Amino acid sequence: MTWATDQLPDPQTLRELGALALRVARAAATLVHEGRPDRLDTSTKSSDTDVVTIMDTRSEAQLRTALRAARPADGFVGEEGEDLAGTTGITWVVDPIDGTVNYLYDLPMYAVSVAAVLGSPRGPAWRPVVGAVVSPVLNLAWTALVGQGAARHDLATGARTPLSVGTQTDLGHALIGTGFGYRADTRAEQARTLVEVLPRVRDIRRLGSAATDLCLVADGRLDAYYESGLKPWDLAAGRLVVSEAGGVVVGPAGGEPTEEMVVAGNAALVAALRPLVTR
Ligand code: LIP
Repeated sequence: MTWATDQLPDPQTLRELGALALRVARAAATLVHEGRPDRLDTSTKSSDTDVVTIMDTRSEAQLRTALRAARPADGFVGEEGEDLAGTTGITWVVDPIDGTVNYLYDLPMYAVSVAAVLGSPRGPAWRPVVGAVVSPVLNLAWTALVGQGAARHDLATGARTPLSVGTQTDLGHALIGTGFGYRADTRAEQARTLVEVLPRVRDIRRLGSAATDLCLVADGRLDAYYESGLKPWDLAAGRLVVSEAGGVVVGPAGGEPTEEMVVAGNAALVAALRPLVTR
């Protein structure tokens, strides 16, 4: 589904939505980074390795409260809590800690991801209009507004750098990001795909945070990324950052990205990679 430009929020509203997304994502990133308790209580979800920490829950509660306070009529969908319906056509889609296992192990690759989308993120036809991904350990943020480009923000210096995806088009010289699910049967299938990919590319990086992977593609620090099993909250902000940096983010048949498969990068490299990962 494509949204006509007259259905998009006006440029000023987009800027306000984008500023709100970055503000609340930075506040949540500060909470999880600086508020990390000595003992990190966890529970599990889809498998006994699919963990959620008390800080995932606290981060999402803070995001929900802040976004509802700022825009009470918008919808809200988060990884950890109940959906909230809205009446404006805009739904906030948040991952309170993307890269939870990295956070649990105190590894640096985790981020807070916040996006405002048109349409229902629980259905097949939705579109992000603003996105913010904040990596507190890297002290970096990546943002995008639909039709207005993407940028990296150095949170220490305030420097803002416009983003462009990398120009590598030769798969054999491409550095490819990917990730794996939490269920053993899914991981076995993903390993079979990896056997096809690994001999044909420069190398693979499994960094553990889809939102960060997608922003690194937009930043030219990964040449492409693919993963199956992503949820809307993993994907919503990062896919906009890639597309606003001149890249493409597609699904298994080349159309909209789906839970079945997401492939991101410059168009030529995605065209070469997609058939390999969707056999
Ligand atoms: C994670 C993703 C990552 C994937 C992990 C996990 P979470 O999200 O960002 O790409 O490989 O299995 O799904 O669960 O940390 O929010």
